[in-house]
Amino acid sequence: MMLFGRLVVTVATLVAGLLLSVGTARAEDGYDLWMRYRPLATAGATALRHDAQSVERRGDTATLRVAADELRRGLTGLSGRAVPEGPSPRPIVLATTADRDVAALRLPTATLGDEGYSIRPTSLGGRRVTLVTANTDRGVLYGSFALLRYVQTGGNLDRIDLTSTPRVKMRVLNHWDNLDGVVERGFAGQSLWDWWSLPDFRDPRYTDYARANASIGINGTVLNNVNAKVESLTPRYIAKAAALADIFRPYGIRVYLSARFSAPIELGGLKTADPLDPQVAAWWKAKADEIYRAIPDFGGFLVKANSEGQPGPRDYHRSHADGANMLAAAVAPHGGIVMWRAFVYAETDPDDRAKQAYTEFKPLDGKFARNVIVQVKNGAIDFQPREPFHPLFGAMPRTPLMIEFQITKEYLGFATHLAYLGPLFAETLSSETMQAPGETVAKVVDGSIEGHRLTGMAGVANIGRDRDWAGSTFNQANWYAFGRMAWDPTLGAAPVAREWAAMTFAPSPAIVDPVVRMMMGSREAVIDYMTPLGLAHVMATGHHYGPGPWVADLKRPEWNPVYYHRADKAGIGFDRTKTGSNAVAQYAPDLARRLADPATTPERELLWFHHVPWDRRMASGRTLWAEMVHDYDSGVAYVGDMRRQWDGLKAQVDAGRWDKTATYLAIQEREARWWRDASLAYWVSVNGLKLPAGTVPPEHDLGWYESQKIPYAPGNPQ
Ligand code: BDP
Repeated sequence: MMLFGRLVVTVATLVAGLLLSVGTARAEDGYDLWMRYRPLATAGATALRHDAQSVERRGDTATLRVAADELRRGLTGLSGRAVPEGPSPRPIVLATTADRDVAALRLPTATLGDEGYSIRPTSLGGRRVTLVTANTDRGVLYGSFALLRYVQTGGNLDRIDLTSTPRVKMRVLNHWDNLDGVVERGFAGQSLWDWWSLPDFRDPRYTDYARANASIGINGTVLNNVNAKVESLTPRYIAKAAALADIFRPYGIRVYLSARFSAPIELGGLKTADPLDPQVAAWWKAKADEIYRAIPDFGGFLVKANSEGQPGPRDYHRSHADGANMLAAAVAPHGGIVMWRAFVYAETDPDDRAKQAYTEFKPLDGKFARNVIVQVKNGAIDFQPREPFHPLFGAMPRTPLMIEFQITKEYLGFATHLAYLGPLFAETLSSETMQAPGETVAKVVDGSIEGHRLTGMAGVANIGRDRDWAGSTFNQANWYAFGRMAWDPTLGAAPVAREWAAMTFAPSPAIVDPVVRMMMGSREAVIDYMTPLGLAHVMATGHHYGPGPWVADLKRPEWNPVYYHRADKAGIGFDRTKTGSNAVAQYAPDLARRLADPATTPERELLWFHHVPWDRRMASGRTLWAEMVHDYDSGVAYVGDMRRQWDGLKAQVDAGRWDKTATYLAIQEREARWWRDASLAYWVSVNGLKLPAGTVPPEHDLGWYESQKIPYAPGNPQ
């Protein structure tokens, strides 16, 4: 089935398409993501229409075939002229550097590695061509998507000159998808994987998923939840995973599985899962061999161990390195790797939760096998709207660390709130660790300072069966930004937003500018109305939707919002200096010193590191209390502004996507107010202060907010 429009465009549809690209476009449902390929009125697209261009593929691998198909589909759609495959006077040539004619050009292709590409107009065998070349066919595929992006964002092929090599090796989505179809923390419907009908039914959607990922450079996918069910490792499910791997392979995407550490007991009938037990190691080795028989390019395992009830090596008094290395030995003969998560904290450990991962992993630096990479969340708690970067970055120079972001917005208003995460990714990646000169988190992640070749970035996917994949049009931008920034962590949030907006709507400043303006401040607005000034984890219990700063009755202390904000009559915030948990000491000495003093701590992280009095003077001249109120109000106001900007775009966006976004923005404004009002009502009950003059009081009393229940919120594991 042809899902993205027909290849052969008739004159009638062409004319209609061109008209539509100017006026209000026909209703869309977002399925096409940023690969809409609608006719453009740009000079680049006009040139494409007039040049007798074709797509010429040198070679016949599955990857080159999908690259050529994508280019033809895309350029046909964008130009409104059917672009054929085969030779022509001015072709776009797809060829690896092994091609004789390309080799004769002696291009500087060594730096392209095995995924980079180079695109330029050149003369090849006596003809003027646009050459898309790379050392591998995967590189050519990425180049083909880059060429499309270039045209989609307004470029003209006559002037194209693009060279790019990914800075990070593994760019991986983590699906928290359960085998029953529920996606943990998923807000875009059921799991994309219909495990029931696999491996027989190969839903065309799986191919579109692969296309979308390849278009932004994602080259790996972990199919199942980190809270893993053991059945994923049974022959029945391995066959299902293999079917997906077959579909993804031409797109350069490897499949990985989350592995349940106790599988040797549950599936193997062994008495133990002790990583140092030879029988356990042998079981995993045989299991890995079995998987590789079905999936020869299987990527490896992702493991959540000894965290939130998951089994792990600590159950046998072994270290995380013992566990990881045992699994690594099982996949090593096949070239596989193990991604071992550092997201660990224990109810038996009374220490600050923010310190526990570092305490456990730092001493293991240098103790991991060569094919292990430790996966560290961007911050030390849990995907909050803002967290300071995780202190493990830069602190384990002898161990490859991959960063894990959450693309799905568990703590940022689910799918209904608009929050562009590019600034969150960029903020963490550009943070200076101060562990080594010039070291940023990005430079730890890309291995450049510590000299690691195994590098990676993981994103917890926001994808489900919703027609628009991500639950809303603007959530698609977070998937997009993750892929682009994993390819190059230095890209910057705004340029990525511009690309996305141009491709998702149209490459015209009239729409790109306001859309990017909305996006760029949107995550800060969420911080303002949920967790201003370094607050964290004040969300309602379980589903984490809506405010719950008053919650104090949960089993584990570190599950309670009061544990995080520590508000009392005197002040608010978590003292992580020497007089408190001393978590600051986990950072490099110079940074630790800076963070130990409220005066030199960035205000945006103030309450993360310090318990400060309500009347503390802030840079603005306001008291802390007045500043908080001000932030809540700005957050709500920003959403109002987004609504107005979106209203102004009605004529330029198709009705389907415009309407849904407008409705979601209205929900967001209502809920931003709810967050503000509930938070203020609660803080007042703690600090006994008056609201600053002119402040609109909360709509209801605290009891009302406390009594709000949200049953059946999506994504909540029961
Ligand atoms: C938290 C989620 C939980 C995940 C956990 C994890 O609430 O559902 O299982 O992270 O990352 O954010 O393992």
